[in-house]
Amino acid sequence: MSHPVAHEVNFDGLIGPSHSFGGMADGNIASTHNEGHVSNPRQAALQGVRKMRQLLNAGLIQGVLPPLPRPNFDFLVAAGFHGTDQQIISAAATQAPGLLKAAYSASPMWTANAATISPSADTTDGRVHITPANLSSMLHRSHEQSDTTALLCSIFENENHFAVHSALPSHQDFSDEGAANHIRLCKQHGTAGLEIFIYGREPGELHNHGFPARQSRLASDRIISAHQLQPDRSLLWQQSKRAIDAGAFHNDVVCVGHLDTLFFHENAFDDPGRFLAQIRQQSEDLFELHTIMVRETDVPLDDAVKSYLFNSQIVQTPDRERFVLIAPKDTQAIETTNNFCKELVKGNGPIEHVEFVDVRESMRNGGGPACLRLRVVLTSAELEAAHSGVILDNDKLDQLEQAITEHYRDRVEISDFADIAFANECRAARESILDIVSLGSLA
Ligand code: SUG
Repeated sequence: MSHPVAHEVNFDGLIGPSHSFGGMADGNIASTHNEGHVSNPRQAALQGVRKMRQLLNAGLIQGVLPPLPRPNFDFLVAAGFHGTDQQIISAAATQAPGLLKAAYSASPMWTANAATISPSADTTDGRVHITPANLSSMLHRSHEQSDTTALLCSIFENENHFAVHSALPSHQDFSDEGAANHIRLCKQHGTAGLEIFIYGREPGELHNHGFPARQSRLASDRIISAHQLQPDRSLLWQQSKRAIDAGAFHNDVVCVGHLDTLFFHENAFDDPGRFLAQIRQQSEDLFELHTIMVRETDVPLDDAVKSYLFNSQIVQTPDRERFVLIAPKDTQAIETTNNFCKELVKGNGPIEHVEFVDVRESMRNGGGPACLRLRVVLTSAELEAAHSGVILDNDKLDQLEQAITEHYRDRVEISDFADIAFANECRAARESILDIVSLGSLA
């Protein structure tokens, strides 16, 4: 059967001007460890833009999602603060500094948590289905969903091609962290794939062990239904408790899939042998599975979490037959992961080359290259129907760099949040970015 050609478009989150180290993400070791350190939003955002440019210049289609409004005054007003912006900020700074910190959270940069996406090749109605994540397990991320939904509705407005759902109900039983716990395997982007949903806990169970398990099984199950996926082409599987307790608060810290290839740590999943057998059984008519399973003896789970080896992007550039692994620079600094990367490209396996990228500022909050991007598989007609302002070229990247250099500080501490001048700067920065991507109506 013929099928339309489709492309994987990476939508990276542009790191916002309030990027900081709030220590707000329980179970995320880097976030806890770096709490209170001085951040450099300008450098953070420029690092992110450099990664986007690298992928664009490698021949891939690259998109961007602008930062959300910060501080989030709607969140502060909902939390009982009132008056002018200045009064709201002063009152929050003195009465509830933790809420003010949450209102400034730059965590929307990690767009792998923005939504779950099912390409049109997988859905019964032939549309791309999009469910914004409710992120209800962490306070500082729980208020992303309404602005994320508005943003995704603006970009994927055309209802003939796209179905943007509401986020799932905001309750811990429905706790959903988006694409970070979703793997789609397929032969080609445009052919039907197997969508795998990795959950951390059953509804009703908050902690299943030490660190919180963020994704609930019920949330994943409801997304399968909303996205009209075929039961035989979707699979729910549990993340191993051991991985969560080692700091893999999302599955994409220990696993990444691309086309027919699954790259993962042997301790990523509950009962990995049965998991792989199940994938093989369900994918028989769809693709031939290739696996790269990394042994604990080669890369201990702790090194995997420290280095974020698995939070790499696997991409296929037009000039190569096999894949490129876009890995965080930090994997070079750790002996086991550095050695692993050297060995990986020696054989004739699916990955031919490793490219290291510096996203250090994001990494210090537990966000690697793969956290910074939301993958959206689009046919040419769907790409045409999406808002073109967010699809990048070098000129737009230059403009973004200029706006960052002009508006972002190179030093931010949590105490800066109490200053209305900083809030105004954040607003001005966002407005200039929205102009560049022609989304001024969201200002
Ligand atoms: O939700 N860090 C984010 C990192 C998200 C990484 N995303 C993926 N794995 N896909 C989180 O834990 C830290 C913010 C702070 O503490 O200031 C934070 O939210």
